[in-house]
Amino acid sequence: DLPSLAVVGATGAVGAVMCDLLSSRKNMWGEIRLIASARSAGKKIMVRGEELTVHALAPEAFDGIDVAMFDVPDEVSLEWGPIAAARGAVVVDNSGAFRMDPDVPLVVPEINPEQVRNRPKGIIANPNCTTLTMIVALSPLHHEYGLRELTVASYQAVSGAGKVGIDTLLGQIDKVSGDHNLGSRSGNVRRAVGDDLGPFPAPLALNVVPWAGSLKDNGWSSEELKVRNESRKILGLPDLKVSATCVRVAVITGHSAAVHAVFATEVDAEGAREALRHAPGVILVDDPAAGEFPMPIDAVGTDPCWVGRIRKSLDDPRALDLFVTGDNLRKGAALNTAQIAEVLAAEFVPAH
Ligand code: 11C
Repeated sequence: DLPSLAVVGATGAVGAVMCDLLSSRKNMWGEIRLIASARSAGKKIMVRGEELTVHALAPEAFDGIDVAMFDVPDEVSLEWGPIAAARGAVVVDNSGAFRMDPDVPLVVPEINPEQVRNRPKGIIANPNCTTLTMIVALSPLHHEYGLRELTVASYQAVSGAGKVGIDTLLGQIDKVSGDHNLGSRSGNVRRAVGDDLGPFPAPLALNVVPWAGSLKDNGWSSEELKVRNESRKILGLPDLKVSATCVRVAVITGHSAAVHAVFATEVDAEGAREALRHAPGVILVDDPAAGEFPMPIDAVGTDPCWVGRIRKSLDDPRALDLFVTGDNLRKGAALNTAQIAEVLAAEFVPAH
C-alpha cells in the first residue's frame, strides 16, 4: 500500500502550488487528504485529476495519515504539528516554528537528505524561501572551495507574504498605472497608492522596500536572521559568517539574491560554473554577452535554483560574486516540502 498524505493549509498560496505539484510529480501516495482552517472546509480542489473536499483542521483529521505537510503560519504549526505527530504522522513543516529546534532536522534533499532520519519529535522542517533560493547553489561551491562568509542582499517577491501580498501589489499597480508624473516627486507614489499597504510597511509599486519579516534585536529583521541561522544549520557550518539585507521588490513570484561568498581556498569562476553545471537542482544561466541572466520572470513556475553573474572578486582571490533566482513558492516552499515527503514515502514502501 502506498503511504497516505495530508496537506495542511491546502487553500493558501503555497498550498495551491502543492496541489499542482502533487498532480504533476511521480505519484508516491495512496490517499491524499486536504486540510485547512474551518473557514475553508468544504471547498473542492482538484488533485491528481480528482476533486477533493477540504477537511477542517481537527485532531481526527490526522487519523490514518503517514506524512503530513504543513503550509500554515508559525503559530498554527506550533500548535498542530505536535498533534499530528502524536497521532502517528511524520510532519514536514514549512513554517519557521521548528527550524532551529536541535531535535528537528532542517532538510534540503539536494544537500542533506540523510537528516530526515534524525527526527525524535516526528517533525522535519523546511527552510525559509530566501535561504532555499541561494543554498542549493551555494552547497556545491562549499564542497569545491570551503565556504567561510556570506554577504547577501535579497530581492523578494510579494507572494512570499502569501495571497494577500500578491493582491496588494496588483491593486497598487492598478492605482499607479497611467500617471506619468509619479516618479518626479517625493510622496507622489504614496499618495497614489493610498493606505492599502497590505502586509508591507510601504508601497511596493514603483518602489523597493528594505524590509521583510519582523523587527528583531539591533535592527535586524527576522528574515535576515533566518538566512543566517538556517544557512549555518543546513550546511553544518555553525560558525559561518552571514550578513543579509532582505529587500522586497515589485515581483509577484521569484525570490532573488546577490551573494558575495568568501571561501577557504582560492576560487576560479570557470571552476565554479563547472561545479554548478553538474549540481542537482541548479540551472546555470550565465551569459551576459547574450543577455542571459537568472531572473524571476523566467524562473517562476520552474523547479531549479537559477544561478549566474558568476565573477571572481577583484579584491579577494578567495571570493565569488553571483546572482541567484528561484520560485519562492516551488523550491522555496512547496517543492522542497514535497521532495522531503517523497524521501519519507520511500520509508513506508516495503522493500522487495
Ligand atoms: C517572505 N520568506 O518572503 C518570507 C515568507 O519563514 O517561511 C516565508 C517566511 C518563512 O516574506
